[in-house]
Amino acid sequence: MTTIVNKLKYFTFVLLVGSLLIAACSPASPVENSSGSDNSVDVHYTLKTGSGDGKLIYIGVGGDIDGVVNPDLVAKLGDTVAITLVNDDGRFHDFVIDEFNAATSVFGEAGEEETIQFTVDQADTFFYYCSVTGHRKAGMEGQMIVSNQ
Ligand SMILES: [Cu+2]
Repeated sequence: MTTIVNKLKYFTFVLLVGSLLIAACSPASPVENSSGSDNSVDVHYTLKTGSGDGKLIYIGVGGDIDGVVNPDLVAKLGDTVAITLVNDDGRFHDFVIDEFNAATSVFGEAGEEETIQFTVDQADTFFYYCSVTGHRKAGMEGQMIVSNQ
Protein backbone atom coordinates (compact mmCIF):
# COMPACT_ATOMS: atom_id res chain seq x y z
CA MET A 1 0.00 0.00 0.00
CA THR A 2 2.70 2.40 1.01
CA THR A 3 4.62 1.60 -2.16
CA ILE A 4 1.63 2.35 -4.37
CA VAL A 5 1.01 5.70 -2.63
CA ASN A 6 4.69 6.58 -3.00
CA LYS A 7 4.60 5.66 -6.68
CA LEU A 8 1.52 7.82 -7.14
CA LYS A 9 3.22 10.69 -5.37
CA TYR A 10 6.28 10.26 -7.55
CA PHE A 11 4.12 10.12 -10.68
CA THR A 12 2.31 13.31 -9.68
CA PHE A 13 5.64 14.99 -8.97
CA VAL A 14 6.99 14.02 -12.41
CA LEU A 15 3.84 15.30 -14.09
CA LEU A 16 4.06 18.59 -12.20
CA VAL A 17 7.75 19.14 -12.99
CA GLY A 18 7.17 18.12 -16.57
CA SER A 19 4.36 20.57 -17.12
CA LEU A 20 6.39 23.34 -15.50
CA LEU A 21 9.29 22.61 -17.84
CA ILE A 22 7.00 22.64 -20.86
CA ALA A 23 5.52 25.96 -19.75
CA ALA A 24 9.00 27.41 -19.24
CA CYS A 25 10.22 26.25 -22.64
CA SER A 26 7.24 27.34 -24.72
CA PRO A 27 7.82 30.48 -26.76
CA ALA A 28 7.06 33.83 -25.16
CA SER A 29 3.86 35.53 -26.19
CA PRO A 30 4.25 37.65 -29.35
CA VAL A 31 5.70 41.11 -28.87
CA GLU A 32 3.09 43.85 -29.08
CA ASN A 33 3.36 45.89 -32.24
CA SER A 34 3.82 49.51 -31.21
CA SER A 35 1.63 50.75 -34.04
CA GLY A 36 -1.34 48.88 -32.66
CA SER A 37 -3.33 45.97 -34.00
CA ASP A 38 -2.54 46.49 -37.67
CA ASN A 39 1.11 45.58 -38.18
CA SER A 40 1.04 46.33 -41.91
CA VAL A 41 1.26 50.06 -41.07
CA ASP A 42 4.79 51.55 -41.22
CA VAL A 43 4.03 55.00 -39.83
CA HIS A 44 1.00 56.27 -37.99
CA TYR A 45 0.35 59.96 -37.31
CA THR A 46 -2.49 61.48 -35.33
CA LEU A 47 -3.65 65.03 -35.92
CA LYS A 48 -6.37 66.94 -34.13
CA THR A 49 -8.19 69.96 -35.45
CA GLY A 50 -8.09 73.27 -33.69
CA SER A 51 -7.63 76.99 -33.88
CA GLY A 52 -5.00 79.40 -32.71
CA ASP A 53 -4.18 83.05 -33.45
CA GLY A 54 -7.45 83.32 -35.39
CA LYS A 55 -6.43 80.49 -37.68
CA LEU A 56 -7.64 76.98 -38.30
CA ILE A 57 -4.93 74.39 -37.81
CA TYR A 58 -3.97 70.78 -37.39
CA ILE A 59 -2.08 69.92 -34.22
CA GLY A 60 0.12 66.83 -33.93
CA VAL A 61 -0.75 64.30 -31.23
CA GLY A 62 1.91 62.03 -29.72
CA GLY A 63 5.45 61.14 -30.75
CA ASP A 64 7.76 63.67 -32.41
CA ILE A 65 4.88 65.82 -33.65
CA ASP A 66 3.10 66.22 -30.31
CA GLY A 67 1.76 69.76 -30.03
CA VAL A 68 3.30 70.86 -33.33
CA VAL A 69 1.07 73.03 -35.52
CA ASN A 70 0.64 71.65 -39.05
CA PRO A 71 3.55 69.24 -38.49
CA ASP A 72 5.70 67.80 -41.25
CA LEU A 73 4.67 64.18 -41.70
CA VAL A 74 7.64 62.04 -42.72
CA ALA A 75 7.55 58.69 -44.49
CA LYS A 76 9.69 56.55 -46.78
CA LEU A 77 8.84 55.56 -50.31
CA GLY A 78 6.65 52.46 -50.22
CA ASP A 79 5.49 52.94 -46.64
CA THR A 80 1.93 52.26 -45.65
CA VAL A 81 0.88 55.38 -43.78
CA ALA A 82 -2.01 55.63 -41.36
CA ILE A 83 -3.45 59.02 -40.45
CA THR A 84 -5.91 59.46 -37.62
CA LEU A 85 -7.81 62.74 -37.69
CA VAL A 86 -9.44 63.72 -34.40
CA ASN A 87 -12.03 66.47 -34.42
CA ASP A 88 -11.27 68.65 -31.41
CA ASP A 89 -13.17 71.82 -32.18
CA GLY A 90 -16.63 70.80 -33.37
CA ARG A 91 -16.28 72.35 -36.82
CA PHE A 92 -16.45 70.39 -40.04
CA HIS A 93 -13.02 69.30 -41.29
CA ASP A 94 -11.25 66.61 -43.22
CA PHE A 95 -7.72 65.58 -44.18
CA VAL A 96 -6.74 65.27 -47.83
CA ILE A 97 -3.61 64.48 -49.86
CA ASP A 98 -4.54 64.62 -53.53
CA GLU A 99 -1.52 62.74 -54.93
CA PHE A 100 -2.30 59.61 -52.92
CA ASN A 101 -6.08 59.83 -53.25
CA ALA A 102 -6.06 59.93 -49.48
CA ALA A 103 -8.99 61.58 -47.76
CA THR A 104 -11.02 61.20 -44.63
CA SER A 105 -14.68 62.03 -44.75
CA VAL A 106 -15.78 65.49 -43.61
CA PHE A 107 -16.95 65.32 -40.01
CA GLY A 108 -17.69 67.93 -37.41
CA GLU A 109 -18.52 66.48 -34.05
CA ALA A 110 -15.97 67.18 -31.32
CA GLY A 111 -14.36 63.92 -30.25
CA GLU A 112 -15.14 62.16 -33.51
CA GLU A 113 -12.19 60.56 -35.29
CA GLU A 114 -11.36 58.66 -38.44
CA THR A 115 -8.28 56.72 -39.54
CA ILE A 116 -7.28 56.28 -43.16
CA GLN A 117 -4.46 54.23 -44.67
CA PHE A 118 -2.61 54.68 -47.92
CA THR A 119 0.69 53.70 -49.50
CA VAL A 120 3.12 56.41 -50.53
CA ASP A 121 4.30 55.43 -54.00
CA GLN A 122 6.04 58.71 -54.92
CA ALA A 123 9.01 60.34 -53.22
CA ASP A 124 8.52 64.10 -52.97
CA THR A 125 6.94 66.72 -50.75
CA PHE A 126 3.17 66.85 -50.81
CA PHE A 127 0.58 69.08 -49.21
CA TYR A 128 -2.07 67.83 -46.87
CA TYR A 129 -4.98 70.14 -46.24
CA CYS A 130 -8.59 70.51 -45.20
CA SER A 131 -10.93 70.64 -48.18
CA VAL A 132 -13.75 72.47 -46.37
CA THR A 133 -14.23 75.82 -48.12
CA GLY A 134 -11.85 78.46 -46.81
CA HIS A 135 -10.06 76.21 -44.32
CA ARG A 136 -6.87 75.69 -46.30
CA LYS A 137 -6.49 79.45 -46.65
CA ALA A 138 -7.26 79.86 -42.96
CA GLY A 139 -4.26 77.69 -42.15
CA MET A 140 -5.20 74.02 -42.41
CA GLU A 141 -2.28 72.98 -44.55
CA GLY A 142 0.94 71.08 -43.95
CA GLN A 143 3.48 68.91 -45.70
CA MET A 144 4.05 65.21 -46.07
CA ILE A 145 7.67 64.51 -46.94
CA VAL A 146 8.33 61.15 -48.58
CA SER A 147 12.01 60.26 -48.81
CA ASN A 148 13.55 57.93 -51.37
CA GLN A 149 14.66 55.49 -48.61
CU1 LIG B 1 -11.20 72.32 -41.83
